[in-house]
Order: sequence, then structure tokens, then C-alpha cells
Amino acid sequence: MASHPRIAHPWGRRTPYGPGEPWPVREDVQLADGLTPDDVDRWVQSAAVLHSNGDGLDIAVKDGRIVGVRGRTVDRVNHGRLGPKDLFGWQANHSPDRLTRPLVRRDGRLVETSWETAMGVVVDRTRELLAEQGPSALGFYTTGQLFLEEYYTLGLIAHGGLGTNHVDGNTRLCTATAAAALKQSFASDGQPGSYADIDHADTIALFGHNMAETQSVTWTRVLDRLAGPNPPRVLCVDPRETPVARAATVHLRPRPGTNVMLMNALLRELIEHDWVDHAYVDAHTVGYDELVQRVADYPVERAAQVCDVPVGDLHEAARLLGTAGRLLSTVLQGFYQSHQATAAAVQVNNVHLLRGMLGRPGCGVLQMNGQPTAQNTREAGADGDLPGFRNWSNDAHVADLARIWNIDPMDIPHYAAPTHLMQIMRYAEQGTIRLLWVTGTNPAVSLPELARVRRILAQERLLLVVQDIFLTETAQLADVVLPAAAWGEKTGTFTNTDRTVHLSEKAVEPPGEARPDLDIFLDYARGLDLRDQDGDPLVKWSDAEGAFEGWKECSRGRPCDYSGLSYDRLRGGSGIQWPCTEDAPDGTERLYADGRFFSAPDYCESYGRDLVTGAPVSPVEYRALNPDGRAVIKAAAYQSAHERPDAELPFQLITGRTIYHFHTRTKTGRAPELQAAAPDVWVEVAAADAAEQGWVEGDLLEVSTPRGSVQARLRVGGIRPGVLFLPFHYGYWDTGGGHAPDGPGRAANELTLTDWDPASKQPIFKTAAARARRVDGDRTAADAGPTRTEEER
Ligand SMILES: Nc1nc2c(c(=O)[nH]1)N[C@H]1C(S)=C(S)[C@@H](COP(=O)(O)OP(=O)(O)OC[C@H]3O[C@@H](n4cnc5c(=O)[nH]c(N)nc54)[C@H](O)[C@@H]3O)O[C@H]1N2
Ligand SMILES: Nc1nc2c(c(=O)[nH]1)N[C@H]1C(S)=C(S)[C@@H](COP(=O)(O)OP(=O)(O)OC[C@H]3O[C@@H](n4cnc5c(=O)[nH]c(N)nc54)[C@H](O)[C@@H]3O)O[C@H]1N2
Ligand SMILES: [Mo]
Repeated sequence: MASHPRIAHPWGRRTPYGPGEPWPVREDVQLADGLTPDDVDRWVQSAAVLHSNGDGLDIAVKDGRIVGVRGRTVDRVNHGRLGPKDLFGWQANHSPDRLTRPLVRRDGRLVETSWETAMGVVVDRTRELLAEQGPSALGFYTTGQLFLEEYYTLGLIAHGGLGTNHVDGNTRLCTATAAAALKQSFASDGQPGSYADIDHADTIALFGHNMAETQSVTWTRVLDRLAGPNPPRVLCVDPRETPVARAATVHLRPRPGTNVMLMNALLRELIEHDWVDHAYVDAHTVGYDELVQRVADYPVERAAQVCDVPVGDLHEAARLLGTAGRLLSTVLQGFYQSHQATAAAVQVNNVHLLRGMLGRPGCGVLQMNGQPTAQNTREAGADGDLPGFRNWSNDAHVADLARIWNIDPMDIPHYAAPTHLMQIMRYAEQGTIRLLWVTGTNPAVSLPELARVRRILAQERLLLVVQDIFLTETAQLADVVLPAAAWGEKTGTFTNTDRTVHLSEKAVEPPGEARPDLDIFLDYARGLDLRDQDGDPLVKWSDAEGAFEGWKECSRGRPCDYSGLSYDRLRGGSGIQWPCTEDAPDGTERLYADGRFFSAPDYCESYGRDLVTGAPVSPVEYRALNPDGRAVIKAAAYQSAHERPDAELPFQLITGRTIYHFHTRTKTGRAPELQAAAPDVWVEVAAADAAEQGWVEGDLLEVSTPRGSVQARLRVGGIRPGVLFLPFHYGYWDTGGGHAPDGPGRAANELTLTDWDPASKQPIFKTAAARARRVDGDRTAADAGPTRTEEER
């Protein structure tokens, strides 16, 4: 089968433009075979949900079914463009194997039941556990893929109604470090930059971010600048030769796990050459002198050795950063999913603080999100933090939240930092968490060390509730499965990486008895009869718009202020960036424009953490450090990765993504064009390593770590010698029905380790020591790897 043009050319046609010019419009449309726009009954406004870009799109509806999508040319994020997952992923909505009825486990098997019975099991068990043990028996593990209204409701129920501190999102695996790095530098979450900075930047630096494959429309914006007059210079820091690396002016290929070493050397160079905006530093920051002292120990020669990068390349990279007139930086999983995640990400903020490059066109940091609604998980309090970027260690903030919720402040757990996911798993393993409710995430594929995860989730003594749209690997371990309505089948809002809020309207009915996540949470609250301190229902809304109005009040006056938004405001035009208030009715393009931060001790979301131990900074310490609410320049010493290669395990293993699939493929694996483009797992190996071992493209390798092993076909790629790359998309579910759970593993997380960054608690998916051997030289399935794009051929 010939692949669709947008599979081979994922970024589509170039529309070149110059610095400061508007990015030209390009309308991307994809309809089901044989249909033309004239056949469409209705177009329903929404935005893309298979990445954090927030591409505005309209859903095409015909005869009550989704039949395609069309980019919204008026949208500030994508100017009409869509990526391959956006173009084809919607087909999963109508997949015949959608969950349509609740299931409960009876005699070891999941059987269909009514909503009343299923919810009854969950409510009864919740009551029993509250009576027996209290709220510490209850854990909630949610996602970065529901809507804002759903998170806010879940956060209210879990924190305000039940009083458990065990609430987290898979954002812990994803952008916990983005939040942590922003909290360290600016004392609050909130993305400083704007996607429009790409239009103005003369230098764009990508740190551990394969934007071409993971934010493909934003990369299209970069490609269009590169094709136009006065193109920006691009710095790429990635051990692999990604499409970003191929477009880069300078590509640094550091040894995985050495980001802090590299950043410290670059910072030292900036200081040595006095590429520093001293007026900015003096007026708006604290901590500069400590940084100068710290990075003195990191000459480029040392970094060159530790990172194994040529000295000349480091000089070149520092020159790019140091001589930029308008610098835009982005940071993602190559930095976030490693042992010094927060420390490394913070050093990118430091580059911008040193250079005074924040809050102006072309000058911005994007501590990227990954999932479409991860920002909302964080701001609405479903990742454990308090809603509205309130500070759990500031009693006045807790009291303010209690006022909004009309409950006693003592009913909101704030005696300790919110329990992070890896600790929630530990409590479940030890048996103190006895009910775990998983919504919109597939931990049996996406968490590290899967053998352990399966053991924990399968325990008899744990009531596992899974709310999903498919019977995933995780749902198959559940005691209760709740069928959810998907994107396109429910209404709500969500916020992308650069704070743009989009409304996604319901286009079609959910299948069977599937229901919106919001309605399921509301049912639970009703079933438990949760009340406020006046005896009124705790949750005061019954639909998405009501929840949004409730959230607006909760966010008022906080950094993520939505008070100037409404569903009506979000209809018809572009998405709008928060803060959006009476004073800024059209939203706010960039934060920190006047060098003013959200970091005043009484206002800030966080006092920060020690980068090495992760211990929270105390209010008193913070007040002494930063009494005037400036930005904080935080220095960090390099530490080597915890698991390093040796004679037994000679390779470094990293994991990540391809452009054609989203995560555990529950949607993209059901879109024929995408599934055909990357049907099975592969392992990327450097040509030099393959030659040395006598392996060739298509050989079946077994990759092993002390946790497990995976079999994958070899694919030669421009990766650093000594490093192996596995995509983590492939669990044992397959459209062809293959890969039984006890067959040879193919999920990258069979191999990854239980370990995390001390400050953000984000698990380490990007450094492990591994060995590899060839198990089969029969290359009949040699093309199992992803389709090579036109430019790769
Ligand atoms: N197509 C597609 N797009 C997606 C997603 C998807 O599943 N598929 N998921 C979305 C989500 S939730 C997320 S979080 C984002 C993730 O987006 P990215 O972070 O761009 O994706 P990854 O492939 O996880 O990792 C990025 C790069 O980190 C590099 N890397 C590994 N180790 C190191 C290291 O030690 N140092 C440095 N500097 N780099 C290193 C890898 O080689 C890889 O190219 O993508 C979002 N967009
Ligand atoms: N080795 C390795 N592991 C990783 C990573 C890596 O780079 N390497 N990356 C990590 C990162 S950044 C992320 S974000 C995670 C992602 O990991 P997961 O969150 O586990 O991945 P998804 O496949 O996106 O799971 C989302 C689930 O939600 C369901 N769903 C979709 N829409 C809805 C809805 O509206 N309601 C409900 N209730 N369910 C819905 C989908 O069917 C799917 O089962 O993986 C992490 N794991
Ligand atoms: Mo993510």
C-alpha cells in the first residue's frame, strides 16, 4: 500500500517567511476516503489532543459520525496546519473495540454490568476504606489528557471532599520537571514564552527536544523560518541525529545523562565572554554570584570529556547562545527524564536570565509540555499541587482555597508535599493504598519497570478502577472498568504549552453507555454525598460550563487567571492565552514582560526545593533568599548517572517517540495510516556499533537490562555510538491480536528502572545500562521500523 503523502512528508508544504512577519496561513484538511468538504454536515470547533501543541481544528461530522478534521486558519497556534497524528488519529473514535459498557471482575473475569452496579462497587469500597483507615487508603492517578473541568472536579473531590494527599497525574512522567524548573526559577509554574517567539527569534535552541516529531506543527513554523529570509540559527542538544539535528547550525550529541555538565560549561562560557546583561541580572535576579562560582569548575575541556563532545562544538554552541539578539529555547524529555532533570532544565532558564532574554518578542523559554492538557492537570490541582498555583506550604493559600470550596482548611491535606506517583505505587505495593483509581493513562505500558508495575496493579488486595476508552493493558488488570467518552464526544477546555486555552465542543454521541469523565466524577461525588460546611453539595456544578465558571473563580488573582474567559469568548476565533482578565481581555502573549515575576514570598506557588536532596525550601529560607520577588538563578553541581554502562551492560539505553505514534498507541494504533507507518517496535543502533558487532539492518536483537528484556528489529540510525534507542509505544496490545502478555516483551519499560529526579520526582526513562545480542538474522520483517520520511531516504 502506498503511504499517504502526509506520512512521507509529515510537515507538508513550506510557506517561507522572514523575521517579524506573520506566519502564513495553510489550511490542512483530511476527510474519510471519497468525501469532499461539501459532504460534511457540520464542522465542530475543537483542538488537537495528541500532543501539547494545541492546534486549533474543526471536526467534520456526517450522519452523526466524525469523518475528518480541518485546521483552523484563525488559530494563533497553527494558522491552519495539522500534523500526521491530527490528520489521521480521529479514526480511533469509531473503532469497533471502544469500551461501551462498565465491567466488573467476577470470579477472575471482567464481565459487563450496569453503571449503577459498577459505581456502587467503587462508592461502597470508598466508604469502607474511609471508615477503616481514612483517606490515606485512597489514591487517584490521572492524566494530561482529560479536560480542565474534569481535573478541577477530580481535585475538589479528592482533596476537598475525601482529604487524600495521594493524587497525581501521569504529568509526573511527562512535565513534572517543566513545572519544577519554572518553580525553581520563577517560584511559580507558568510558561514564560509564546509560540510566536519563533517568528522573531534569531537563534532557537532545543534541549533534549525532538520537536520535529513531537510538536510537528510547531516544527513546521521553524522550518518555514528556515526556508525564509534571515533564517534563525538552530542549536540542537540530542544524542540522536533527529530531524531537528539535521536542520541545526550546531548539533551537540552528548552522552545521555550529562546535561548538567554540558549546561554548566555553556554558562561558564557566557560568563567568561561577558555575554551577560548585567543590568537585567542586577535588577531582576538573585543568585548570580553563586552561579559564577559554581560554573567556574566546568571549563569546556572538562565537559568535552564527560559529555564526549568536541571542544570546538561547545565553543560554537556557547557563541550561538551568547551572541543571539533574540533567543528562544525549548526543553523537553531529553532533559526531563533523567537523574538531574530539574537541575538541567533550570540551567536553561539561567541562560535566559543571564542574557536578559525573557518577555520580549523572540526571547522566551518554553519548558515544554507533552500532553495536550498537562498544563491543566497542573493548574487545576489534579497532579497533587493545589489549584490555581496555590502554595501548599502557605497557610493563607490553603485558607483561601477552603473559602472558595466552603470547607474547613484543615480538611485540605497540606501537612506534607503531595504524594508523587512513584510513591503512590510504593504505597500500593506495601498495601496502604487499597483503592487506586486510574483515569486516562495506561501505566501497564508507560511506567518504568513493568514487571513490578504489573505485580502491584494485579494484587488481590488492591481495588483497581480504570476509566478509559479502550480495554488497555491496564484495564485488563482492573477490578472495575468505567467506559469514558472521548475527545469529540464531550465538551471542555484545555490549555497548550504556550498557555493558549481552547474550547473543544462535543461533535458526536459517545458509543454505547460510555460517559464523559466529568459525569463519572460527578456521579462519584453524589454517591458519596460529599458536602461543604453548610451541608450543601460540595461540587456545585453539573456540567462542563458550570465547572469552568467554578474554576474561573478559583483562578482569579492567581498567575493562571482565567477570569476574563468564557465558553462564548472561546467560540468562533482563536484560542486565547491566560492570564486573561478584565485588564487583559485578549489574554497575555508573554509572561514577565516587565521583569516582574510571580515570586513574592506571600504570592508564589513554591519556595523551591534543594536540587540534590529534593527537600522543600522552608518559607523562612525563601523569604531570606528572595524577599523582593525576583527571579532565582539556581546553580547545580553535575552528578553522574546512577546506572552506567560496564563490561556486562556495555550500552546506554534511551527511549522516546516516533512522529507516527502517540504513547501507548491506543488511538494511533487504530488509525490505519499511522499504524502502517510504524507497525512494530524497533531498536536504533549506531552504524559503527552495528558494524563492530556484525549486525545489519533488520536483525532481531534482544535488548536486556537487569529488569527484563525486549526483542526488536535493528534499525541503523545517526545515534551516538554506544547508545541504543527504543520507542516506548508498543505494549502487548496489537491490532493484529499478536503479542500475548507472556510472549517476548516489546515494551521499552520492561527495561527501565525505578528511579527519579529528586526535585521533580519525574522517573528516569532516558538512561539505563543495557546489553544486546542478535537472536535472529532472518530479515523478512526488516521494514517493521517507522516509515522513512522523504528527507531520510
Ligand atoms: N509523535 C508524538 N508526539 C508526541 C508524543 C508522542 O507520543 N508521539 N507525546 C507527547 C508527549 S506527552 C511528550 S512528553 C512529548 C515528548 O517530546 P520529546 O521530548 O521531544 O520526545 P522524546 O522522544 O521522548 O525525547 C526527546 C529526545 O531526547 C533525546 N535524549 C535522550 N537522552 C538524552 C540526554 O541525556 N540528553 C539530551 N540532551 N537528550 C536526550 C532523545 O534522543 C530524543 O530525541 O511529545 C509529545 N508529542
Ligand atoms: N520508556 C518511556 N516511558 C515513558 C516515556 C518515555 O519517553 N519513555 N514518556 C512518558 C510520558 S512523557 C508520558 S506523557 C507517558 C504517557 O503514558 P500514558 O498516559 O500511559 O499513555 P497513553 O497511551 O496516552 O494513555 C492515555 C490513556 O487514556 C485513554 N484516553 C484517551 N482519551 C481519554 C478520555 O477522554 N478519557 C479517558 N478516561 N481516557 C482516555 C487512552 O485510551 C489511553 O489508554 O508515558 C511516559 N512513559
Ligand atoms: Mo508526556
